[in-house]
Amino acid sequence: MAVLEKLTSQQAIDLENKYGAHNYHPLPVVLNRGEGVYVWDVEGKKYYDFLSAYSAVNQGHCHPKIVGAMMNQAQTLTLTSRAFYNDKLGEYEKFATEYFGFDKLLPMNTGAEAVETALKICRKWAYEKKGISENDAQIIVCENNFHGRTTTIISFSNDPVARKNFGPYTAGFIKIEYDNLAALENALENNKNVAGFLVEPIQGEAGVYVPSEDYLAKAKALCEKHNVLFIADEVQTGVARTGQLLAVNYENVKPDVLILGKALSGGAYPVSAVFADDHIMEVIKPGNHGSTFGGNPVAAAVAIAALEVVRDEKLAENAFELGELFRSELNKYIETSEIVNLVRGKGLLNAIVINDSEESETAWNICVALKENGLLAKPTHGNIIRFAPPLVMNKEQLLECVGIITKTLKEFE
Ligand code: IF1
Repeated sequence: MAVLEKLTSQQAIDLENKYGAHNYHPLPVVLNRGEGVYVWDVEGKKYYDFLSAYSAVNQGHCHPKIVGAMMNQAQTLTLTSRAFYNDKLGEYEKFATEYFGFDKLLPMNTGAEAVETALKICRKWAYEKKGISENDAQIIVCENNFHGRTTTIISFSNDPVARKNFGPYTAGFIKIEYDNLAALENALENNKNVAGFLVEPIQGEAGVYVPSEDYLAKAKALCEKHNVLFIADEVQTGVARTGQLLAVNYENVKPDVLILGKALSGGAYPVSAVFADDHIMEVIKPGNHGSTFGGNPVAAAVAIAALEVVRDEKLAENAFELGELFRSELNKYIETSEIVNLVRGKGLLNAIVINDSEESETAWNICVALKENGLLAKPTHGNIIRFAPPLVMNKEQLLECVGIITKTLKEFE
């Protein structure tokens, strides 16, 4: 079969099953086009995208400004490596550090790479600035975290599927309960070698857990008191997703280290970055860290365009307003629902908790039914369904989606 002839969905699925590692269990839909809040499958059926590639496509699929910047740069200079300078990286670094309010950024590609970068910066800072003896640094993380899938990152995961049979694990991490300030204070007071606290402002994969009102501010204050770096992983919550440019902005918290990815490129290209001020970032010297593609000219051009779209189209404000509307509309339904316990989230990062066990297939079956009804979403853990549409959605589209969601849920009542 000529690879380029048009595939049916089943043919595409069969090819992936035969030739690709089975490291995912996708919903049975094969997409071949995206535009704004919509995606289409190979049979031409149109869907609302309510996952946004896990908050990477905040600016909407194939945003013309972002694609234009990518195409323009791709026809000019794609990659130089960091062996040489290029004329885009410095411009991007200036733009993005001023945009988020930090002295410097270290450019990488994926979220996990950026998390690993932040861990290395934190450890080096601990040895060279805080005076912790080498190899004794400890970093506090939260139960039910999700920060990526590298060996070090899964070393501090408590998800058996992510961990089992990938040992031996990286040492140097202390796990505490999320949204528990006493646990954080206890860990800080009883471990003299703590270098940093790595936290998601909202735990996305764990099921869109929004912490208590002042958790982030008080956690940051505890870190300051103990001279420990507060490291915010905003790979999923950042870039306007929660109704603020950064989720930490709800509590006016400036992290010591900020990790971004995903929507930093609008989903057009792998772009991630770690932001910090000079007194922290200066521990990194030539040869300490990097990657072939980190900070390449296409990434730089795409990221500038992606951030301009967020600013110019007021996506954070839109996410805030539509998020309020989404939760209020769903709560009206939930009042009389037997199948949905609650809806929670901030901005357009939301989730519903299905009234069934974690092991049940109900959430999955609801997502299959949503697909039949023209809306794509996927369960996170077991009985929780995440809803995260592109932030360019308008009120009419959102209300139509609320209609699809409630109509579908009623099929399971
Ligand atoms: C997949 C989950 C979400 C992240 C946070 C770092 C990373 C992620 C807070 C790593 C990535 C992605 C990974 C993606 C699915 C998605 C995900 F289900 F895996 F857990 F969003 F919740 N920090 N999250 O959410 O970034 O290396 O992937 O660029 O693995 O399928 P990455």
